[in-house]
Amino acid sequence: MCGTDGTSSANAANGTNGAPKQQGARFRSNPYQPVGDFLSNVANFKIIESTLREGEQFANAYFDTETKIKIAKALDAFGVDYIELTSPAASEQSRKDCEAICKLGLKAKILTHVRCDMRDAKIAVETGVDGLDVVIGTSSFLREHSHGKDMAYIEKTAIEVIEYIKSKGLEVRFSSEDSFRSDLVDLLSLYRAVDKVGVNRVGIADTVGCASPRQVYDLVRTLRGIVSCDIETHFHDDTGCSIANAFCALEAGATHIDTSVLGIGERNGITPLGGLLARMVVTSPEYVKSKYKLHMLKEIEDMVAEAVEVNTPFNNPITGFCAFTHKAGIHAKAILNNPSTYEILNPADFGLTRYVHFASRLTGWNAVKTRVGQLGLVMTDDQVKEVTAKIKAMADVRPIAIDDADSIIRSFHLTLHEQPADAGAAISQPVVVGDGQ
Ligand code: HCA
Ligand code: CU
Repeated sequence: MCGTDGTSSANAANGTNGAPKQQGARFRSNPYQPVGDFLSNVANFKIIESTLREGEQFANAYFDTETKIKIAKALDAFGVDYIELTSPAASEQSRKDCEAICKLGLKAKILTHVRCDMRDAKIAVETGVDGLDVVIGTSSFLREHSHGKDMAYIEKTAIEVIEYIKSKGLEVRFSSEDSFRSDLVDLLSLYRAVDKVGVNRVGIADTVGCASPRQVYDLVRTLRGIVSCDIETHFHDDTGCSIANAFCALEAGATHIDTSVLGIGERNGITPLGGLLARMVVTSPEYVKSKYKLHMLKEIEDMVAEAVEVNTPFNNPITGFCAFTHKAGIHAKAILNNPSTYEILNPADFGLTRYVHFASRLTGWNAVKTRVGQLGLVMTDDQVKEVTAKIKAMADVRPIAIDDADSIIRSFHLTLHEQPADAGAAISQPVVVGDGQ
């Protein structure tokens, strides 16, 4: 699945080697493939982008109208299928913002997220949205301590609300909040009932982030056998499984995944848009690269990070500052020969570059040799090895910066009584290497 066989550089780094062109087509031709793979939607899924709904529930989030519009336009240009907005019943400004975004004429379908309540549905259908995501808690925790309704009431209300929304010609999804702590029989009966009245999607929500990938696979696969409509999934990240859970949901036959930019949402949030696409571009490179403007990811993340006043985490998939930085000498040497040795994602797919770190005691002479070349200097391999030893000796004493390492290289070069080949062309950029051709 990871797609590296070490035979080619750029392709392997992209995960295209060994990854099926058309997942379904390839698996179907293999009679021994497990039945689950027939269900898989890893090469055919839709994103419901919820930065402007779940994301607004993030502790630091406050989006004014202008910011909401900017984010909605960017997500639309990026290529998400749906943009989910806060319920217009939440506040007067939420309702106005919802109307304003509906009027933008975006390609993405606009959804709003409402409680399973006729009053909320009536307000929402007037805003101009393409569809409603309806939700109600089904776990005993939420039935007893939140809305206080039993399953019979939930089913009856759900059917009324769904039929009303459909009668207005809008798309409707019905989801159970806290699905993984709900009674399985109750849950499946409810989904079957709403499927029968023509709901467009049913949703599974891991509201508290308790589910493991295997539990997700089992539940989605069971549900896939019960309903004929699409299946949307929503995963919180409390136990760090939100991306893996989304992936397993797709493998089990889910059709739609909820995301938010940087994963922002209640508590520590949900499946992040970038993290999900990092996973999916390795599995289904052609689908993901043809559908999404991956070069826009960093700009969108920066926009949202600024709006909610957080920094992008250092270990964020793709855009974390060191996501494509290679440090140890052994890694640097191999990366300089062929980036697929230590990269499963190709930074160029996201408009980014890789960086080979050479200002450290873990560096090797191959990285330093590349730097020497970038500085426009000429040295034999033995000389590069000698200056590498000097860099390591200095880095053993204290942390060194790129400038320090460059100074060591330059002064060493002066002592060689040689003129640089093109001293004027010295670059102060770090070592950035291409695809190894
Ligand atoms: C919440 C609701 C929700 C809804 C998910 C959905 C959840 O608790 O704020 O509509 O599928 O996590 O259950 O975000
Ligand atoms: Cu949620």
